[in-house]
Amino acid sequence: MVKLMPIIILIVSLIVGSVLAAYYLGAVAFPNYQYNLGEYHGGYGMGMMGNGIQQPRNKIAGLSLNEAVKMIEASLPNAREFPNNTIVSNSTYVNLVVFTMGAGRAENLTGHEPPYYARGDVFVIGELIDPTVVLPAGAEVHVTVINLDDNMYHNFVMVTTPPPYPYNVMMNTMMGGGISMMPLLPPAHYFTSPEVYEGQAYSFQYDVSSLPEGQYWYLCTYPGHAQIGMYGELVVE
Ligand SMILES: [Cu+2]
Repeated sequence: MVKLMPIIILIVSLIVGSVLAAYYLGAVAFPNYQYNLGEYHGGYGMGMMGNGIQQPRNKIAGLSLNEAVKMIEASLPNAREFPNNTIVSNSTYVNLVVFTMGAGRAENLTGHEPPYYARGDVFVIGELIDPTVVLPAGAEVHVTVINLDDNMYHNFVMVTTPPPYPYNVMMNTMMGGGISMMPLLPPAHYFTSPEVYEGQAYSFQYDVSSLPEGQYWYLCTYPGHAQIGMYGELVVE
């Protein structure tokens, strides 16, 4: 009986190890398999979605790129932009629309330059690139994330951990410091050219309520993205 214990421990370790490895691979190597893309409602046609944002919550949904670009204006309707790449909302209900894309596309879209630390892909929020977002304490925040990148997966996750970030920020986020989590969104399909917004993008929505006063950050958990500057500051006051 005594000699059985090491064998039992070995077997349990192997099982636990396999489950963790499978989860890790699912989350990092095959992000699109981790979530049910069978629930994907999109299609390649224009206008199939109608108002593409009225999809069931917490599922990856499709919308046309025309609709995606129109949503830039819908983001943070009563917010004020300040010269130091800061956007301030005083609403108790915040409609936060976040776009992810390469820096070049973001510059074309916004006319702004990315912050000095952003050496890779970026977020566009309220027509600014990786802005500092200031929200009132206790606000209900409705987040809509839309990936406009044509060749890369991205997401938008809120954390309490300040930069700099390691290559595998997902592990840190799961260990603590994560406020929100979402799947990585597949790249958008551009039919023609970046100048003509046709085709299909992927979006995801989630709510964050009653954030206490404090300093937070938002980032992309795709390995390496936050490390080279795909992040911004979030201030709740
Ligand atoms: Cu990313």
